[in-house]
Amino acid sequence: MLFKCNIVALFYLSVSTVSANTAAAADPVAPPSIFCPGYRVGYIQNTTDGFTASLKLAGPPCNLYGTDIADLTLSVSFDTDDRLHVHVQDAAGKQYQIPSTVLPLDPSHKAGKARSSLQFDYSQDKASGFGFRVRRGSDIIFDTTGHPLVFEDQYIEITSKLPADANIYGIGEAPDFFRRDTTNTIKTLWNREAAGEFGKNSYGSHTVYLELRGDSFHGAYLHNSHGMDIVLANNTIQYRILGGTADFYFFNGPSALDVISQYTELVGRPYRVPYWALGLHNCRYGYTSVYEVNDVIANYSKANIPLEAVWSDVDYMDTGRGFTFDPINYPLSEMQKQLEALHASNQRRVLIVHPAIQHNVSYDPYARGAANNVFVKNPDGSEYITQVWPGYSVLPDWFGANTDKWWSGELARFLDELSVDGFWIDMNEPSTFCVGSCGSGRPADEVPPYPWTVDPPPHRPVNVSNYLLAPPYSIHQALVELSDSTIETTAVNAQGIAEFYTHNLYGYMHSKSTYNSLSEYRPNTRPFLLSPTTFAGSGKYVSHWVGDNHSNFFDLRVSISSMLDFGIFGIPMMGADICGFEDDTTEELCARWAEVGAFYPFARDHNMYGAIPQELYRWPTVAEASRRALGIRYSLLPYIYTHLQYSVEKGWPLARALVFEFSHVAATAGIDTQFLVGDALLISPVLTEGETSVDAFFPSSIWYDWYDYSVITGANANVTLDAPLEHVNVHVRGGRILPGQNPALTTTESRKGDFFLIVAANENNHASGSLYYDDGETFDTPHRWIDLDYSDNVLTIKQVEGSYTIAPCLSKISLLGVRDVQTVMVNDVHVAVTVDHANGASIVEGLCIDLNADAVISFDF
Ligand SMILES: *[C@@H]1O[C@H](CO)[C@@H](O)[C@H](O)[C@H]1NC(C)=O
Ligand SMILES: *[C@@H]1O[C@H](CO)[C@@H](O)[C@H](O)[C@H]1NC(C)=O
Ligand SMILES: *[C@@H]1O[C@H](CO)[C@@H](O)[C@H](O)[C@H]1NC(C)=O
Ligand SMILES: *[C@@H]1O[C@H](CO)[C@@H](O)[C@H](O)[C@H]1NC(C)=O
Ligand SMILES: *[C@@H]1O[C@H](CO)[C@@H](O)[C@H](O)[C@H]1NC(C)=O
Ligand SMILES: *[C@@H]1O[C@H](CO)[C@@H](O)[C@H](O)[C@H]1NC(C)=O
Ligand SMILES: CC(=O)N[C@H]1CO[C@H](CO)[C@@H](O)[C@@H]1O
Repeated sequence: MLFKCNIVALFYLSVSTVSANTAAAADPVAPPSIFCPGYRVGYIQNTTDGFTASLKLAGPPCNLYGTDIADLTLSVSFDTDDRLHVHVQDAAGKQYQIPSTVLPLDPSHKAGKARSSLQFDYSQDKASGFGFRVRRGSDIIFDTTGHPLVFEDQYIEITSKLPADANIYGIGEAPDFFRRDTTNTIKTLWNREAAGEFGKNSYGSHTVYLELRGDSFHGAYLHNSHGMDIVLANNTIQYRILGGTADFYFFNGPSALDVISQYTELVGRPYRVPYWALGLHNCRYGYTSVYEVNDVIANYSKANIPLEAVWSDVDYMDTGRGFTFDPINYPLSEMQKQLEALHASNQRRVLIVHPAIQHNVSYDPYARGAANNVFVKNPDGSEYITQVWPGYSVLPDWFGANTDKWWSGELARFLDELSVDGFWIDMNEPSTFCVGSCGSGRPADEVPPYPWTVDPPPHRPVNVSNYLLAPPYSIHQALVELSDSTIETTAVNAQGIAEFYTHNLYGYMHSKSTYNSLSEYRPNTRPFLLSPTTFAGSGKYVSHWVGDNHSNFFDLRVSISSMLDFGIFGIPMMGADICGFEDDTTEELCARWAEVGAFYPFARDHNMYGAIPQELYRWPTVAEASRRALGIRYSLLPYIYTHLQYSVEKGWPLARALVFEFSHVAATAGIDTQFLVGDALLISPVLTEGETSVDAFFPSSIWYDWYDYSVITGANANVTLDAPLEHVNVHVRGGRILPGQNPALTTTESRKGDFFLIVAANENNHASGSLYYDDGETFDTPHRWIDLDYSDNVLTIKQVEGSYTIAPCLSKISLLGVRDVQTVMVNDVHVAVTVDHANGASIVEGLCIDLNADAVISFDF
């Protein structure tokens, strides 16, 4: 991810062709002040799981930002017990909708009105016409009444009331605080390669949100790929969409995890990552050669810092072209040697690839693609030319009949040469350096100089009469025109559909195609992919990171909310570049970032070209902070992996906001400077320069310090914790059991370590947990689910399902909050153990319990 854009301070201009609307244009937050007539309800027809109704424009069209559509269809279906589908579409069916072949949604229609936890009603009044409400019991969770529905060919506006000071989470991607400011927030959904502005649209588009009312959550998702603004202001949520239909799904919750589960049931659950993806990844832009990368690998090892996966940015390519190797600095033979060495030491290799293909008849991927007609076109049918690292380039059209096959062929050829373990599929917004088309009909051997050094040309005027380029309503995107930095919105795909409609789907389709290609190439090996650009459902195929952020404490802080956002979006494997990407890091920042990054689901150190080196071994304090924090991560891999399995099966996020677990504690609603890994591990990092203590919030529960087992009795208040530079505060929640393994420097070696359990008793001397395990690599692997329960001084290990054989035995049980254990019986037989007593904990060692069978372990005093 590299694009440095020079367009920094271009202010949003409210471009409105409706002159009567100047009041609204002056205040971007105010709803349009023009009178729109709304709709009235006509013919109603019951269906098996709901009903449909016709809607007719209730007065003269307002043509606010387009042409009012006179005839609409409302369909309401009670899909599942906890999911309600409300769809308002044009009766003629002409508006663009996301094809179900591209993004299939869960087809369930199994509930019906009688069983639904959500209710629907509608009303119409003279002033605003038709409006609807979604209720959960007496609670109205979505309410459009009183605000006219505006439904035009190029603009849809739909507004729902929110309570004062509502608790809203989600809607992005945009760097922001986790709890959205509902007094003045505009979230713009228009995928953009972004290295910048707080709150502005960036790489991905996700309309889903969660709202907390009282201590219950509910959620809503709008299924629409158009550019849009979602405005939170004035006690409303207002959708201003550049077209399509108003296709809403509502989720009952009532917990945050329930909403996310219901949402990911609809759009698809996260993919099952290989176990190795949980290790530490290292990358930078600017490693000069394969030999330097070899030194990095060796230096991690010398410093005893775990390094699982070695990444390369564009440096390895021959003149920036995909599927090639720089013959001087990264020759294939040396890359192959390096890969063999890495694999021999159980380490992995990941390389960047871009969708853009150099426009060069002598370059085989282009020649084969052109022969198969797989590239995006101009409206006149010629190839659309963009410009990225290798100069003039073309872009795969994922709607093309042959594109997936061609792409998997290119990947397969490349993997035949170098069998890397995963790909970073970058710049799939898609990103380009030209402003608009670089010019059609370019000869296919005219290639601008490499490396690309020219800044993007200044913004140029667009044809404002072409709504694809300049729609009447201007979304509040960070750049000026929709087409800035990306492929022009007039470019067309194989089905003749303009990029305007499908732009936000590009990265999703690229991800899907790449995932499927890898699954074909290695049929029983789980792919690992990282993508900047995401859409609803991308979690099925890719992991994600915050993108090109900066090496400063504020970006470190905001990385936590971004990670929590992506838990909602169904993309749990998420992190930020450890130590920061752009600019020089500092020793202190890098140490603090390593302490947070060790608990990101996806933990990668990545650095910008020209910035000072920041591998985790570069400073003694950073190395020590990394060894300690990553030591915790690696020892808890079984716990983390179990929670990732909950993501795969139920959609639950791995990194969780406190409010997800303690929704009854009002003070947790805005906390985004601490987070939980799974449901049991609380991370309270230092996020401020110069601090050596941290004020951390402890919800009412017993909490045990990870390092010395000392107890904090949470009182729904802050506690000031010591946090010297190399120390990150980690607490275990009372009432939970965490499975772990004695760690090593790779995940493969760590899987050989003895198991241990941390039994953190709650105030009733009870705790529970689970363990999921499998081979971590294949799809059709046997697995094993184990339930763990501790009450009244007895620990029960119960097999739930599966036949995977866990080889190492359980050798250690740490009973936190359980004093003075002296003897232990395993299945009624006394066993010799050693017991350490520290801070009210009993640490029992010397066991060897088979985890493949039920067991009862009792502790005596
Ligand atoms: C907020 O809503 C009220 C009541 O609907 C309305 O009168 C007012 O104009 C709105 N303010 C803005 C900024 O939209
Ligand atoms: C549709 O179903 C509702 C009950 O859900 C009933 O009250 C209504 O009469 C039905 N309408 C028609 C036209 O069958
Ligand atoms: C690796 O460590 C050696 C010895 O400390 C040092 O000279 C070298 O610069 C390091 N190289 C890299 C790429 O970290
Ligand atoms: C076009 O591709 C060929 C084959 O890879 C390569 O030799 C040539 O340098 C490329 N042209 C340019 C201008 O990069
Ligand atoms: C501007 O766009 C309109 C609508 O697509 C088109 O009719 C017109 O020819 C375009 N003008 C130019 C100068 O391209
Ligand atoms: C806890 O401390 C944080 C950080 O200093 C502060 O922002 C927050 O308001 C405090 N919370 C409470 C409940 O005192
Ligand atoms: C891409 C991204 O997340 N950028 C954010 C990095 O953090 C800064 C805060 O310093 C935000 O302003 C950016 O938006």
